Amino acid sequence: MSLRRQGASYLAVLLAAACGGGDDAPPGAPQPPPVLRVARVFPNLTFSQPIALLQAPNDASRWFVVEQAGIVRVFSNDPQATSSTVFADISSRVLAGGELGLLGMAFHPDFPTDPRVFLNYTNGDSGLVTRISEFRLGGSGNLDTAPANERVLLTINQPEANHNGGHLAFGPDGFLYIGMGDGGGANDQHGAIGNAQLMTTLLGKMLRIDVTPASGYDIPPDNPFEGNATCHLNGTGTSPCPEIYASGFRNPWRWSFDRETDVLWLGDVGQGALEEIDRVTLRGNYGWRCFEGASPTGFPCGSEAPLLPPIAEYGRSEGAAVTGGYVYRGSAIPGLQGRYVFGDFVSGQLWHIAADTQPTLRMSTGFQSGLNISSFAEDLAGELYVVDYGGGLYRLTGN
Ligand SMILES: [Ca+2]
Repeated sequence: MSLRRQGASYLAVLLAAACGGGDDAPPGAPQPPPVLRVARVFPNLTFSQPIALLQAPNDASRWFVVEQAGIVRVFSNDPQATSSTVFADISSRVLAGGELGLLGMAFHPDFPTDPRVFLNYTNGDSGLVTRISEFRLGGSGNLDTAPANERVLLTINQPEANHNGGHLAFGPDGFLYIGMGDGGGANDQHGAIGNAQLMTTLLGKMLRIDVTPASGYDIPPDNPFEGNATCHLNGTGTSPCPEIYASGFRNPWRWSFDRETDVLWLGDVGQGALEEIDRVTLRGNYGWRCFEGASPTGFPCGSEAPLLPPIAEYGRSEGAAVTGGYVYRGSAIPGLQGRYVFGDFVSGQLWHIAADTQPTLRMSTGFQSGLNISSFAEDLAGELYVVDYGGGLYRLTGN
């Protein structure tokens, strides 16, 4: 009941904002949350199935676009930019299509002093796997992608072609986080309790590793299963995998750290009914496959309790595949400050919610962007962007 009431009041606020209701607020009163819009940026540039957009640390002069087929393009941060160049091309070793491909990229936080860049991609040379690999900047100013110079950190067997997660990013703690899906198929039908609840597999987990060593990686000392043998060879172990940070995910598709509070926000794509947003904490278990959103599925799930409910969820009338976004920390949309923005890949709807939302908020109709939202992006100033899978880049604006 309280969920419905929250949803209704949120819609009322949106409608009030849309109708100019904020004009009646007394001076100094908090402004209602803004109605969001998107505006095309870099209109001369169109990309092929872009799935990520990012800037290098402390460098606002360029943008990097990750294309699913295995190419990373770079272009000047100039509104009238007319061309991009290839920063990396690993398309010959990427198996792409559907949910497969080059799915994520992360610069080392000290880049380019530390010249390492990390890529997350699927390969089918000898069975389907996810690879988390380290590359280095080459003398050309682009990534050295020679196979001999690729350092594979993790190889994770993929039982089915879908649910590969794909995002990777450095956290405020300096460790590399990697989001993994449940392996694929429907309802996580892998073994007795599914992969997402099984701690001897990296599938269905948020991973966290320390890439400081010159070879391999270290396990952060407070990871839940620190001390166990690593699962880097194929994604499984005989004891719980020490790379695990949090568990119970179906297919985390985009997540980010709030640059002000360090909180990790994640969008987890649902099965047939509910898309969800989670605030992820160390050792947290977010419920799949026993829960889809806040609803029990009836599938047996092991004993890794307690299972944590989502922060927000929405059903099939609003969308079909959530794309996690960012907590807004920019300045161009004052009323959005501190609110978490996310959207749906299929329906194109966009929402924003308070960072302290609880209990689970059921989302009603949001703003219709008209885009296939494959990813959000945040520039160095905290402004947010939307990547349209159809090829265009957009900036989030207020009303
Ligand atoms: Ca969940």
